[in-house]
Order: sequence, then C-alpha cells, then structure tokens
Amino acid sequence: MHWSDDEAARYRAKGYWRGETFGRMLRELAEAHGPRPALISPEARWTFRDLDERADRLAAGLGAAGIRPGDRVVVQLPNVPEFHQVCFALFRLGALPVFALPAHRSAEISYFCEFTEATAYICPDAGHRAFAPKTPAFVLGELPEQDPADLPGPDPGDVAFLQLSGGSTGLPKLIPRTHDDYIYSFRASAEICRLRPGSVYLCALPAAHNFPMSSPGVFGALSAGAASVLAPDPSPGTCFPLIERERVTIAALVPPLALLWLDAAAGTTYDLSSLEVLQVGGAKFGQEAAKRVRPELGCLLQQVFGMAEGLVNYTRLDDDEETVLSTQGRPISPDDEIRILDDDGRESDHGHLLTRGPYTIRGYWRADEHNRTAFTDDGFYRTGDIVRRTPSGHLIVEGRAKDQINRGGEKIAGEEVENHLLAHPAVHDASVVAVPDPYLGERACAYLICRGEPPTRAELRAFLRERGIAAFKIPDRFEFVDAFPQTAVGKVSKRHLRERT
Ligand code: AMP
Ligand code: DBH
Repeated sequence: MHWSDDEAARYRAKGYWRGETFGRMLRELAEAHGPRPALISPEARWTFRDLDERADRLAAGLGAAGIRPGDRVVVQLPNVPEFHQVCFALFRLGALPVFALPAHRSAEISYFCEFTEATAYICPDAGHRAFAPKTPAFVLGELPEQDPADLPGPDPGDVAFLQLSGGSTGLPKLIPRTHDDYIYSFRASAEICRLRPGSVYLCALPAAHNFPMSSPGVFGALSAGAASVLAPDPSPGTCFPLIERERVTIAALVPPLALLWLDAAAGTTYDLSSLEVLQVGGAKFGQEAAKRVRPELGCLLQQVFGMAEGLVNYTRLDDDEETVLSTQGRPISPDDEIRILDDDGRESDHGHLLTRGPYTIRGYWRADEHNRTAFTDDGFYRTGDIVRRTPSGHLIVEGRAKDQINRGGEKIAGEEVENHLLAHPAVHDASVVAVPDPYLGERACAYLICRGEPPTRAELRAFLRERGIAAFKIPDRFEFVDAFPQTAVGKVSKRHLRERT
C-alpha cells in the first residue's frame, strides 16, 4: 500500500522527496549548526552536536542490545531531550519507533507491542514495564549508550516510524510514514511558519503527537536550525516562565489550552513579548476565541488542521484577518489533492474531505481490510471530516462523519470504548458519542442498555480504569436507556443519540 513508481518519480522530480533520511539530516544539521541549542528543557540544554553524538551512541547501544533494522520499538516518553535522541537513534538503526502517548496505559501499550511484534518498549520508568510484561523494556535514565558503530542506515523511501491514528474503529490503526514523505512535510511546514536559526519553538503538547512533531514541530524546528523548548506540561504556570526565559517565538496548542493561556495572559507578570505566532489546531478553534489571540497575547494566530495520516493545512502568516479567524487553513503542498464529495458522491465545495498527495499515506500498516474502505481505489484517504472550501482554497471544518469524539484535540474512537464497556457483565449494549462542551468542544457520553440493575457511574469508571485504557477515553457521562434510535437500515443512529443531549 504505497505510492506507485510514477507518483514517486513525480514527487521526486518536483523536489518534494529529496532522498534524505533522518539520520543523514541530523548529521548535516550538526555540521551546519553544531554549537547552537537544539533541545532545551528545564533541566537540560543540548546543542545540535550533542543530539547528533548522543543519537549515535544510543544507536550503537541499542544495536548491541539486539535491536535490528526493521524492528518495531514502542516509544512512550515524556517531553525530554531523550525522546528525540531515541527517535534519531532508532532512525539511524533503521528500526521503527511506534509512537505511544504518555496517557496510554496497559490496554494500548500491550496492544501496540503485540500487534507490531515489538522487540522493545522504551518507557519513562520501571513502573511502566507492567504495561507490556512480555516485551523487553528500556527505561529512561538507563538507556544503553556506547561508542558509535558504523551503521548502513535505511533508504529514504523506507518507513521511518509508525504514528498513531486517533481512530474510529475498535482498535487503533498505525500510520507508516517514510523518511522522504515526512521530511518533506515538516521542511515545508517550517518554511510556511518562517522558522530560521534564532527561532525558538515551544513543544508544550506531548512530543509524540503528530502536531508538535511535524507541523512544523520539533523536527521542523531542527530542520531549520532553530531551537525547541520541551515543556514538561502545557499549563501557563509551566510555559509562561519558559517563554520569558528562552524567548520563545512560536508555540502550538489545542483549543482548550489556548483558552487557558488567553485567560492566564491577562494577569501574568511574565514577559511574553517574544511570542510571534500561536498555532492552534487538533480540534476546531471557535471564532470568538480566535479573535482574542492577537489583542490578548500580542502575537499572530495560525490555525492548523492536520492529521497523522498526512495532509496538514495552515492559515498563512500573511493571510488577511478574516481568513485567519474563520478558516482552518489551506494545504501545505501544491500537490495536495483535495476532493470534496457530497452525500451522493458528487464533487462539491461542501462535504466529505478526501485527499491524496506527497505526504499522505496510501494505507494503514497491516490493515488490508480497513484500508479497502478508508481509501478509494485511486488512493485518496477518506478523512471522515466534513469541510467547506472557500474560493481561496481554504478549508473550514464543519463537522465529522467518522465515529470519533474529538475531546479538545484528544481523539477517542467510539467503537474502541464501546468494546471495553461491552466486557462489563451488566452491559447489554453501548454507544459512545460526542456531546458539545463549551471548554473542550466535545466530551464523550456513553449510552448504555443494561441487563437488570445498571451499575453506578463510579463503578463503570473504575471498570474502565481497570481495563487499562487511557484516562481521556473514559466517558465523561453515562446515560442509561432502554433502546437506541435506529437508522433506516437498522443500525444504531449515533446522530440521533447525539441530538438527544
Ligand atoms: P488523527 O487522524 O488522529 O491524526 O486526527 C486528525 C483529525 O483531527 C482530523 O481528521 C480532524 O478530524 C481533527 N482536526 C485536526 N485539526 C483540526 C482543526 N484545526 N479543526 C478541526 N478538526 C481538526
Ligand atoms: O489533530 C491532528 O492530528 C493534527 C493537528 C494539527 C496533526 O496531526 C497535525 C497538525 O499534524
């Protein structure tokens, strides 16, 4: 499930795919920017040369510990420079990081380890080992470094890593991204965001998420010779002092955090004047909130509508105010093909968004059956998003057709949570849908049909926690009903359930 030879040749000829790998990219960056700061955290300050050398030493150590090219390694780390050291070490080995989020628990981690047949799990502390007891673990602080070895390294067309999809099915899907396609996406993003040596990017969201990784994220910042500040958490209390101390120029947030920052900025004594751009994405940023960014934070707003599967849209820094406030941007690449279909499958400017292009995948990893419906025969990805296209080619996100809850940028697959609920002996049937929320945009509500006396809400929460799922997936509300509304063909109508609330 890859690009055809013809398409690959076209993307190379147009200069999108440059035949570069992550490993070589970092070596060249170290040669060009050696002593400049690359990664900054409250405790550490690594130059480009430090990162390059430490990636080499870790690649050698992991190789000696038995990690081979093509192996999958589940990586679950907080925002620390070692996260990126691990990434580049695995890239240089040709082993594939599988990016888990810090919030993931045993249900997710054990699934990733088993499904990808991972040879190792790199985790924040010894307590996490229990999430994947059968997979050898490496713990942060005890990563095996040794003198660098000569490594053949992967090819630019090879898959570099597996990124996570927010998903809409029972089990999370994995997204194979190649060196060529991903490097193109963040280099082009860095250009759109005008990153340069001297820019300082604040990574406040979890570093493993596609947005702070590549839009332009830490990788985009590195590629431009810019520094990245890794915040241990995204709160104003943590981030505002970092912005002042490191003179941060650009930061990326999801909408609920942007609201929190706006409220906190009013009374802050920290100097935020270095901030030039606040990127907001991952979920729709309401126009009223968008209007507040420039007057209250004193910087430009950039809306970002992206997906780990590929396509990323940005409002441009020189777009007019109306466009920045009311749209979610336009695609990175002139060769991002946008197809919008109405409910009857006719081309339109309003409807289901499909896309194909130089950095959008053609299929999930080892998911042939799902791929038959998630992609068209001619290779377009069905995003599941409902959009409107403006005459300027900007997209406005108007809704969603997929079975997903977007809880302030954290994606929850309805079916995944339903399957966990169905494991409860008192639950006969379950349907998890989004309900509107003024702060998060959406929250998750579980409708349940029970056998006999329904369990209490506290019991259900405890049950799901015990199943080992990430806390953000535990429904905010539980409603007990006798029956679900049905569609004309007899399926559960989630649309009607949503409308009940
Ligand atoms: P994922 O496929 O898990 O990476 O999640 C990507 C999805 O997040 C998109 O398909 C959209 O549904 C949603 N999304 C991302 N950014 C935005 C945005 N700025 N506005 C609305 N929805 C967004
Ligand atoms: O929500 C996302 O997945 C997302 C948002 C903004 C993304 O993957 C991205 C930018 O690259």
